[in-house]
Amino acid sequence: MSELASEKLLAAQAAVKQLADGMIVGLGSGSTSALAIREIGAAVEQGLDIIGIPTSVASEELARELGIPLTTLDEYPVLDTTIDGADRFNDQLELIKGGGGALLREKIVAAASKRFVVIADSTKHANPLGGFPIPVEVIPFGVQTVLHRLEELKLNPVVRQTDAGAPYITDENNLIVDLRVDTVADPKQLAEQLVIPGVVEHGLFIGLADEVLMGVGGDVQRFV
Ligand code: ABF
Repeated sequence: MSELASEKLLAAQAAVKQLADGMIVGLGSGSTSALAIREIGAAVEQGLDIIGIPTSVASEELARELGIPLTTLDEYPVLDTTIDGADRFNDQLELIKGGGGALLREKIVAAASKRFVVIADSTKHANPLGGFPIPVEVIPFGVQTVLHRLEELKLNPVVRQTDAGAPYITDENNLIVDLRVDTVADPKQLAEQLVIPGVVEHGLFIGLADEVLMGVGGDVQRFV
C-alpha cells in the first residue's frame, strides 16, 4: 500500500473508532470516505448498530453493497456525526471540499450533524488554505450570469467537464464551476462574495468541522 493510501486508511480507522451503537452517521464521499465506509461495513458485520446517511450516489451504492443500514434526512433531519474527507484544510479547520462534485449534499449533511469529523492524508493540510480549485455548484439556468459575476471578481471560473468533454452534472442536476485561485487569504470573505443568485452552494466549509484526523506517516494527527 502506498504511503498516501495508508495515511487515508489510518485517518478513516481513527474516525470509525469513535462510532457507537445507536448513532445516525453521515457517510462522506471520495476515496478516504470510501475507506471509512468499508471500515463501517466491517464493524456493522461485527454487530455495530448504526444507520448511515450517504452524501452521494456513489457512497450510497458502496454502503448498500456492504450491508450498512441506510436512512434519509427526511427520517432523521439531525445526525449524530458525519465522517467525510476534504480536498484541503487549514489550522482553523476551514475546508475546501467538492473536488469529487458532491459538495452540496456533503454540506447539507455536515451542517445537520452534531459532530463533523474530517479525515485526510497529509497532502491536504494547507496554510493558508489553497492549492486546490474551489468548486461552486450552479443552477444551469443562471450559469452565464454567475460566470460573468465570478469573472468580475477575478476568481478565474471554469465550468467543470467530464473526460468526454461534456459538462459535469452533479447528483442534484446542477453544474460545477471551479474557481482557479491559488490561495485564499480570507475564506470567510470569499464565502460572502460567493452569495450570488444562481449559486446553490460552494465548497468552502467554514465553522462546520469539529476535528480533522490526518494520517501522517504511520500516525494520526488530530486538529481541533
Ligand atoms: C469528498 O471527497 C470531497 O469533498 C472531496 O472533494 C473529496 C476528497 O476525496 P479524497 O478523499 O479522494 O481525496 O470528501
